[in-house]
Amino acid sequence: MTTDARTDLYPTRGAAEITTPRQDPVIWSAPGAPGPVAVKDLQSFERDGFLTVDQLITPDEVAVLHTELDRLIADPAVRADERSVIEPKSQKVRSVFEVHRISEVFARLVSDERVVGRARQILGSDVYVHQSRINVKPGFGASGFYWHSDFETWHAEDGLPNMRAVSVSIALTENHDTNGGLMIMPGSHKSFLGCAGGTPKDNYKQSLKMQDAGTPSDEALTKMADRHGIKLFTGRAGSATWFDCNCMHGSGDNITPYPRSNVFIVFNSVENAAGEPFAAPARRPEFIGARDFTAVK
Ligand code: 6CS
Ligand code: FE
Repeated sequence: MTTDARTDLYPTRGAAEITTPRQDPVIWSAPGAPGPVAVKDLQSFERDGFLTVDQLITPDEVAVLHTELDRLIADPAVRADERSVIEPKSQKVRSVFEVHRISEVFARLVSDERVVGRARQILGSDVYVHQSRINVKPGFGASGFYWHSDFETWHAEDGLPNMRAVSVSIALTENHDTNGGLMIMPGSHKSFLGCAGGTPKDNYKQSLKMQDAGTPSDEALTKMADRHGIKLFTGRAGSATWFDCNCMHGSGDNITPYPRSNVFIVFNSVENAAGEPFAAPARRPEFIGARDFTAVK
């Protein structure tokens, strides 16, 4: 239930689950618009909701980013900061948010044309960073992320009106088929699954460890998986997966000795700026849902 004049195109977190067909384009740029993504890749992104780039950044660049990740998670001040999420079991750092603001190295990555150029082309406008994070996913039991649509959260809790955001996950370690890689249901971005159940106050304090509000039912997930299948993403360090904000995705635990670390950047169109939550009692902190809509240069 929204309390202002905005139309809520994608109702969620009400009494019951509700499916709404996507009412937004997937590719917002005009056909033939210039950019680093080839036409055939734009077409597969439109159909599947994702595209992979085998080597978005070079091994040397990965080494610089990985060293920076290690530096950040070893810094007691970063660990104690509210931007850091700690693994419940192992007490290791699970994620650090807003890395594009606290690290020069990650700030440069955000404005790298190979990264932001693809986002502008998919979203058809200037873009700003709605959220960035490093996911460490260390071995020996790091917990995964249950099935969800990011847009469901970003609409309900951060007030993004339309599906005009894209995420890129850049692998900083090898993503094997065994160490908790990203799974996406291809094509699931074409319909919105509004979840049942309200949003608790300060939900982010729980949801970034183990999401509850905004979690689909087993029945809905079974229907979606039967219809779309499930694709597991593997790839070398330096590979990248771009995925639409409304893809149903998740990742499993990592019980291997091999970390599955990535940097995750969410670009939102400057035409789709975050507003008041559509289904939450209050805004989330800015380190999770940005309120500075300055376009990436
Ligand atoms: O709540 C969020 O914004 C974050 N949660 C997950 C599991 N994925 C998207 C995003 O990083
Ligand atoms: Fe997610």
